[in-house]
Amino acid sequence: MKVRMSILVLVVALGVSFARANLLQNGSFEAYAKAPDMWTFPNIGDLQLSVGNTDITGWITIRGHIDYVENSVYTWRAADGERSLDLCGDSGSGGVSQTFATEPGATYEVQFHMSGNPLTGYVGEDQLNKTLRVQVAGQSADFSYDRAVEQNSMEDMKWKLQTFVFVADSNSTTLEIFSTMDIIGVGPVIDNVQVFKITSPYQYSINGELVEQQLSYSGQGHTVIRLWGSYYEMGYAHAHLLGDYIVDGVHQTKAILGGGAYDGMRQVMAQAIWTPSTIENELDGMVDSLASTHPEAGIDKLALKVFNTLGDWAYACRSHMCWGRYVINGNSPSFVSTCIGVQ
Ligand SMILES: [Ca+2]
Repeated sequence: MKVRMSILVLVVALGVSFARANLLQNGSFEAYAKAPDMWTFPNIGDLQLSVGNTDITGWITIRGHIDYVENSVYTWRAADGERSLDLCGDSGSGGVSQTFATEPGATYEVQFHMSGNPLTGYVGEDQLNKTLRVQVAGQSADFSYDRAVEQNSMEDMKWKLQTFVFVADSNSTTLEIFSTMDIIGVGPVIDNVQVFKITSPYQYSINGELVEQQLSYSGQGHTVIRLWGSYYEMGYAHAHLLGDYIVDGVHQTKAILGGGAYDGMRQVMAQAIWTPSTIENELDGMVDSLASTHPEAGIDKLALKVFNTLGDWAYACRSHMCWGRYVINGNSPSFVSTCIGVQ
């Protein structure tokens, strides 16, 4: 627990700007061909993009109309950056597609954030269960987001991370994400679409999920994940869900400390005894997970321990606190990490 949460806090503290190995172009839909003052609703949204439209850099509108929406007082907050898509436009239901390079026979994972348009006054607004389909390389999966359950709002969209694994059958693959609803204007909302090549068959068999993520385009904000299973499995899932952040955080730790200090801290960590001992199991899971997804990073347990404690040294802060709806019975426990020379 200590290791897991302090890494999250460190990510927030450093304002990490990370580079994901996303095979898609403009997966967060931030790049757009038309200036905001030229949109149907200037600086709010460019609505009713029709089939064949290519204004969203890298993407093509398919099957029907969609709405391009920017954060504003009249609209919701994107999962990543400032812009997201409603796959039910004001004239019907559509989607987006993008073609990217793949290796025939290789396995890939699609990740995206999904929510539901919370605006009212549209035909079909009583259809609270928002549905869409991901279709790629002849394989498909249906996803839903039930607003009656999630109770999301423009201020808190309660984005859900969705994933889908497929095997490529060509050196060029087209991903399609489209609404399966027959309503207008208040459909499934998506953002932050990513495709990763999977290098381990275990990478997607994980005991965890990303509950909520609110990050600015520069990477500042917060992330909440839920983990279950053994300590090893939780560590494995943690590093699967946040591997890019962890790798970037370790790299930044090395850069901040410099070579000599970093090596010295590794020696300190090698002699420190961490308690409880289950932390070692978590770290083992994280190391194995990162070796699977980020083999080039070469991250071992000592690297994670140095990264984990840097926040305490650099900011003299508690490793983490939990509050609000993420805490059982409304308690507000806090956990202090004093990692150097742990008893
Ligand atoms: Ca976005």
